[in-house]
Formats: sequence, structure tokens, C-alpha cells
Amino acid sequence: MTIDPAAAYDPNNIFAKILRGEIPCSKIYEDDWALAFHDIAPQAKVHVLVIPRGAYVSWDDFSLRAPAEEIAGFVRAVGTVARELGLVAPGYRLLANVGHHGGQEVPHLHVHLFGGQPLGRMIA
Ligand code: IU
Repeated sequence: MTIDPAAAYDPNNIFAKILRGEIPCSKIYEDDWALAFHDIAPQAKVHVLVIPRGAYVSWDDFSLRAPAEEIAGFVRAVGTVARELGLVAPGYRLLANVGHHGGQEVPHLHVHLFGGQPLGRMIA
């Protein structure tokens, strides 16, 4: 199932439940703006999801509505996670799927962080 990036935020989506601690995750980082955890079905040796604490359906929703401070905090958190995982020198990839054509399945913004191996041109 893919999601409508313009739909109203569903507070019962799985990542909202993870943020509230109702569902466990394999947490690797958290701060005031973001939570990062291992993807349940990794597509690379390192596959981490970084999500904002705020209620945003997609990158579109986030870029449109989030206050600048929240955008800065989230972007900085993504960089911090990559650094803490030791991915900067070897390199890594960020990906945010948006909506139907993007293949987005969970209606809470998440940035995929891939690394730990050469990634080739694309992971799709
Ligand atoms: P997408 O960008 O919405 O297509 O990616 C959703 C990701 O969330 C996907 O890689 C799933 O493996 C991952 N995921 C997860 O880590 N834990 C979950 O409980 C669920 C999905 I549902």
C-alpha cells in the first residue's frame, strides 16, 4: 500500500507508535528532533531510518509546514547519525520516498540511510 503525501497525518501509523514507545524498535540515536532505528527489512549492510519527532506525513509535508528550527534539527540529526555510525569516510546514501510513485509505505516522514558497502548507482 502506498500513501497520499497530502493526506491528514494518521497518529496511529506505525512510526507514530514507535515514537510514543508503544512499539519497540532497534534504536540507535535520539534527540529533541529525531529518532533513528534499524530498518526491520534492511536493504544494505547498514539500513537505518531517521524520523522527525513531529507529525509529518512526508518530505513534502515537512518541507511545507515544519518550522525552520525543526527542519534544521532534523537535518542535523541525520548527519549526526551518519557520523556516529562511521559512515562519512566510506560514504553513504540518503533516500526519502514520497507518495505513490516514490513507493512510500509508512505515512510518517522517514529518511533511509544506507551504507556499510558500495551501493552502486541506485537502491530502488
Ligand atoms: P518506505 O519509504 O515507506 O517505502 O519505507 C518504509 C520502510 O519502513 C521499509 O524499509 C520497511 O522495511 C520499514 N519498516 C520498519 O523498519 N519497521 C516497521 O515496523 C515497518 C516498516 I511496517
